Amino acid sequence: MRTAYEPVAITAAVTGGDVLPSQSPAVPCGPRAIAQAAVDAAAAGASAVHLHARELDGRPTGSAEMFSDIVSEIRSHCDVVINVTTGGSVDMTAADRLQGVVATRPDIATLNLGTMNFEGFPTKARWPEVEHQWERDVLANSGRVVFTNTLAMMRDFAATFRDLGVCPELEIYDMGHLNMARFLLDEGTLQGPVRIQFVLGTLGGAGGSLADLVTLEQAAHRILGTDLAAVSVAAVGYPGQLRMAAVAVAGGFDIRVGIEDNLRVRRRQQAADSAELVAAAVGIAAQLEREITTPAALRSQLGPWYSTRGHGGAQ
Ligand code: KMH
Ligand code: ZN
Repeated sequence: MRTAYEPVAITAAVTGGDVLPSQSPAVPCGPRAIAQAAVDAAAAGASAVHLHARELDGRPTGSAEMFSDIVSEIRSHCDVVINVTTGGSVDMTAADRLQGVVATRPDIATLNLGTMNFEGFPTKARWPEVEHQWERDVLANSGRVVFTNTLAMMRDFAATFRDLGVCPELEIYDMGHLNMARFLLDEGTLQGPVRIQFVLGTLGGAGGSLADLVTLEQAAHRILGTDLAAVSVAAVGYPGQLRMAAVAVAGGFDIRVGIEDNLRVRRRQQAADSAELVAAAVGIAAQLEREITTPAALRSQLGPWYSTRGHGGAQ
């Protein structure tokens, strides 16, 4: 049973695959910069780091070699919990999206529970000036973006997580994804209790308001019941990310902040890096008297598949 003073796990999402590097110099590109952003976020207080990979020109990649470089560099500096994406970017194949998890055997990996529209730049008025041709291609494709997550992909990804002893983090963008989680638990593809993360404020998923969070949280308890181990809250954009982080800390949830989903730390000020966003979240938690979950404590909470790793260590 969570108490009012339960520690809060803060995940730093340091680069992602959705924002365009031309939008901000704070978007780390290439293995060195991504690893450094993760190490800095951990030093700022993050319990876990959520990782994507990007080429030096910022193009998202599923490269197993790059994920291996990033994760081994982070592990050589700190013991932060490693959370690797299978979301990748919307134009990657399922195989591309899974190879980073296979290559690095992270503590946690994301599992996205539904195909959806996923529009980051829906109107030309919101298109940034961009440097790279691949960014122009992304903008030109706006209005036709589909983030594909078929049931077959979910079953395949989950089986790989189980075989590797990786804890799934179920990405919930909308109500239907909770029904999918229920189905996967009932058919045995997933084993409870599960960790879920609400991803709020995407155009194609639930909105980023307090009402959206309350609706999803009440539905999660109704649908998942005792199969629910932990709930994290991630919201995209500014001010949504930090405001929903404040609400989530107040409400006893875990949280995710970082450049992947939000480039600003103030209304008219871009964040220098994810560490700055983590520091803001740490300040909120301090004000509300919630300590930060340590990496060791978080690893002890990663549930049935992770415990097959024996001592529950990172390797
Ligand atoms: N950038 C988030 C909106 C994943 O990595 O699996 C989507 C995300 C999914 O974080
Ligand atoms: Zn991600």
